Amino acid sequence: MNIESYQENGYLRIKNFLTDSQVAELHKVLSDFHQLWKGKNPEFYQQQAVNSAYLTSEEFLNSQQRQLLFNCIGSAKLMRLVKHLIPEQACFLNTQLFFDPVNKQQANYWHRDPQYHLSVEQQKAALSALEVIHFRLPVVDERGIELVPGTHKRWDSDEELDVRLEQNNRKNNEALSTGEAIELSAGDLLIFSANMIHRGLYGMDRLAFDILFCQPDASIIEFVRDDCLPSPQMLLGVEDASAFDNTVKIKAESQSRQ
Ligand SMILES: O=C(O)CCC(=O)C(=O)O
Repeated sequence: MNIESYQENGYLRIKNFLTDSQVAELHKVLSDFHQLWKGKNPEFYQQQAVNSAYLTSEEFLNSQQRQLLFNCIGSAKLMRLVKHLIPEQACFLNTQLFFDPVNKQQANYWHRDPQYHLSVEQQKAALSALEVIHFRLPVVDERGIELVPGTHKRWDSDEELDVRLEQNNRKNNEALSTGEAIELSAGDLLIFSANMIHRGLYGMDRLAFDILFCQPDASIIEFVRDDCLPSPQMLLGVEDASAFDNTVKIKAESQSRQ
């Protein structure tokens, strides 16, 4: 993998990462999850949602479907990349499913993931601290993501900050001169840093599975829900279970300190 390119730009697209049959299998499980999730969250879906999360829990999927997701997350091919980018004890954090808003006029929004729980000063500090990385697997062709290369390591320009935080009469859906659109086809893999400035590009009825991995930091790992982790029995079927093992270990250590 071109690790230098990720380190410089904060993202990496790998074309045709999954085979057609892997895409088809994943698509089926994600569609089943999405149908059930929409049934349980009708208002949120109708009004504003663009993503759901916790796909690996037992709430909507049976054990065979969950196993397929765990096998995908812990595949040797994916984990090899994860370990390149997070060499020390990479941990499984969560999964998300991205789809289009019901309202076709709903605008997307530039953001850095941590801005919803960190102050501006903490967001700055996070650029040199914690790594959370999205591994996005679209199962249908989509317009992809627009991102600002390099912003996983650098702070916003004045223009970027005004738009992202809606300051000085700017809106967070305005075009940024530094934005770069990364189009994705079904089966591609997009790796990108959660810290970087980005926004989803809606349209084409997208359906994309995001797997989040992070460094072994107890302050993040404590949010991992136990019901989203595989049972010991399920782990036996996973090629490289290390990210799940690391999460379980960090969680247990932090609980024993409390
Ligand atoms: O695809 C989207 O709608 C936004 C993606 C995003 O914000 C994220 O994955 O953190």
